[in-house]
Amino acid sequence: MTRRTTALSASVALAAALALAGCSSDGGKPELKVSGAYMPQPVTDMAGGFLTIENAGDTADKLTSVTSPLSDDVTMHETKNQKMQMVKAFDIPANGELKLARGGNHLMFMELKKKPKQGEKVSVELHFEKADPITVELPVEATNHNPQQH
Ligand SMILES: [Cu+2]
Repeated sequence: MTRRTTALSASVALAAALALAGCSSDGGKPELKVSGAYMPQPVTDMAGGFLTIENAGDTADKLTSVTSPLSDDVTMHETKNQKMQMVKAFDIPANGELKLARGGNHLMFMELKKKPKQGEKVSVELHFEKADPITVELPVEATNHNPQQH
């Protein structure tokens, strides 16, 4: 008798939990917009990539991978104590932004299939945990280009 009551209340609790989860999962979507993308003209067979991803949505997202025809090996790096470290993903906070910039977080292109020159563009596809992929054309800028220095 006691056992049956417990099972019943447990299933009620489960149903309530499911309803709650269902409610919060359609509470919004990430709304991503990419700006300020560029690649400094590479001097070796590797290159960096920089951009800003704004999230106007109420839901956080993550940049989980990056692909490009320029390289089969594109990774995400953070810079800590002036050392580069590979990370699995970058957080894109809700109503916030992910900023990739010189001296900090960046995209890393290894074993370039060709060396793009200033004025050319490099196509990159950004993949996210939640949002649909976004394709961005990175204009190739001078090797020492840095939009933060004015
Ligand atoms: Cu790096």
